[in-house]
Amino acid sequence: MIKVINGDITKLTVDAIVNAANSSCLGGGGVDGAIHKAGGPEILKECRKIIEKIRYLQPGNAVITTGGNLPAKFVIHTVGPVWKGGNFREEFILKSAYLSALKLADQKNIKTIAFPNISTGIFGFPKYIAAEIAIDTVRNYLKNPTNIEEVIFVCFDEENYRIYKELLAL
Ligand code: AR6
Repeated sequence: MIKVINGDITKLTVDAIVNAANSSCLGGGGVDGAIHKAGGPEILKECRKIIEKIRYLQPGNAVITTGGNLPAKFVIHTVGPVWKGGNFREEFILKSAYLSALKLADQKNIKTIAFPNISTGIFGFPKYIAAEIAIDTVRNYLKNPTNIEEVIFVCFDEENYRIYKELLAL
């Protein structure tokens, strides 16, 4: 049920890919920039509508849009924490980001979902701890009855890929 790959999340043919967005939900750099670039303007259009309603996407929460021109049907946008040394509920917020995305996917009957390594780029979360939280949260979630059949962790650098393989004992 859990897989890890090293590659570009925008290329995956899955039901949903997760975006490591920011609270504006209107695009940015990193994987967020790559998803909006590859997915086209439909994603941004839906993000704007959502933001009109909710004002901003709180760290740890998640929303869903079309996948636009992506091979993925949907994009689930979540916001991880900015790493500020570890005393600002960063671990809790990261766990919430994964959990919110999983719950939303489940509600939408999404069967295959791919996650980037949320917060470990521009937001500076230590990679090893982030991977432990990501894997732990997904494993625990999948222990209960769910519509989700496959979760793919998509790494974009060798270090994260090595850490995930080690933690998943692959
Ligand atoms: N496919 C998969 N993973 C990727 C890709 C890609 N195409 N591009 C980057 N990554 P980051 P954050 C990896 O910085 O730390 C944005 O400006 C990257 O190597 O994208 O949560 C948002 O708007 C790293 O491992 O997200 C926010 O402002 C992981 O994705 C802020 O960055 C996450 O890195 C969010 O920062």
